[in-house]
Amino acid sequence: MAEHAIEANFDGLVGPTHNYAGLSWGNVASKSNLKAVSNPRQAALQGLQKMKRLADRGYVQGVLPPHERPHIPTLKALGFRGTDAAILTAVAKSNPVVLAAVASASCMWTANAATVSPSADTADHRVHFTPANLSAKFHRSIEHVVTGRALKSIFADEAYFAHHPALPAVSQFGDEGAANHTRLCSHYGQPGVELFVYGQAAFDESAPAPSLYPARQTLEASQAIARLHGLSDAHTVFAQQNPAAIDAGVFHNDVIAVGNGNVLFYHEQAFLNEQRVMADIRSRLTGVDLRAVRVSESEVPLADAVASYLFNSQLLSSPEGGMLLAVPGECREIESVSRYLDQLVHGDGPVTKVEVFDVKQSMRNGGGPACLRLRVALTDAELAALDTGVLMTDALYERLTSWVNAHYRDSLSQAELADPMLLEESRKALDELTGIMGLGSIYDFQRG
Ligand code: SUG
Repeated sequence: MAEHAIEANFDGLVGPTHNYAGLSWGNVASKSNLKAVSNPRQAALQGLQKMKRLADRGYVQGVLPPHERPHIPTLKALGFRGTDAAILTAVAKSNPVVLAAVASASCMWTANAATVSPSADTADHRVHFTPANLSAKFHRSIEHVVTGRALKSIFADEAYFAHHPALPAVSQFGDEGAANHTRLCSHYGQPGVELFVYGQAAFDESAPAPSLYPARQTLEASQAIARLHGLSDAHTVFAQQNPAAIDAGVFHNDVIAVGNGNVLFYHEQAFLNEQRVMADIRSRLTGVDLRAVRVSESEVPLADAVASYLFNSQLLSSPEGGMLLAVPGECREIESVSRYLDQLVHGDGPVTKVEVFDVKQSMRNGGGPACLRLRVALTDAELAALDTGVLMTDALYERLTSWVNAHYRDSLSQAELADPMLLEESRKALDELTGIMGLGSIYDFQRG
């Protein structure tokens, strides 16, 4: 008899240096908002409101902390020397893009924080975590160290949780975490099928690959994670993303597909070999039949799916039955998508409710509702083993909202990233935050 389990969603709290630096080639929104002035306070509040609304609906909602930015240890590793202020001035002068990279608040997109396998699937029946190396982009490749510390601090009990280091940080093992990983199951506590979607097989030069934009996730990385997590063939499907979709701006699978329970909601152009993927899932899924909600090109053109982030919605089981699709506001601004959503809830399909969430500040960098969250399916005992203050409550929401209002700037331009005061403000804020969330010293500046 499987244990009762729930799905917790851990959202990344947007950091004080949230900015638009155009760092992600292949991510259309990031490139098109290059050098726009950002609003860090509004961004963080939008994220907190999303968390609060979902917590109010009865979902278990967690928070993952932002990282220390600009990251001075990375600049020191690149040879910059002197006081923090001198280092910031020097890097701003010699290479402002490097400064923007080490100042990015990109760890907010926690769908890229790690891959998580629930205990029902793993050989040792513990929940396994592997932080993503994010080696495709310099600004993201520096996230996994602090991500690993935060996850270890939150999921500390080794009787229940196992932590692996990130994979080797080279493109052949490029790993983007849960954004390319979906789990299908009958109930969260039952063994499921973990669908790993990769962009390219790195060690096979003749394998299909995108021609314009990079494939950030490799087959070899996904296979390594499945091995590390102790997943058998009965629990895994490896599927190649359609290279044409990557070239159309689908830089992660969660921009074109989302799964929950026995439902897979996806665009017809998501996979290179759609029929094989569906057959592989169907042959492994136990206790329930797969419900594939396939969206055709004629219903929603791929370009509209990318512009609206329809598939970067959160698909959540409603306590009263049925499923809620939590969509970004942009879905109501694009006609084909809005029309599709209206008919989706009127049929007899699994999605029974659509709700709009405003995460515009994050969307301008290519991060929708689903990018902002890391899913962790937990049994009742595993949930009870968490003893830090990271689960959303009315009190935590009030506390974090006042914390943001006290510490965050209203607006931030690229030129301001070199301001030593910004670094000081951020460290002060984060030092306070680790106290609020009970995380211990996870940041380099706290470790001396
Ligand atoms: O890695 N954007 C992120 C967006 C990540 C979205 N995550 C998921 N799809 N799960 C990225 O491309 C842009 C930063 C900038 O340009 O300033 C950025 O990193």
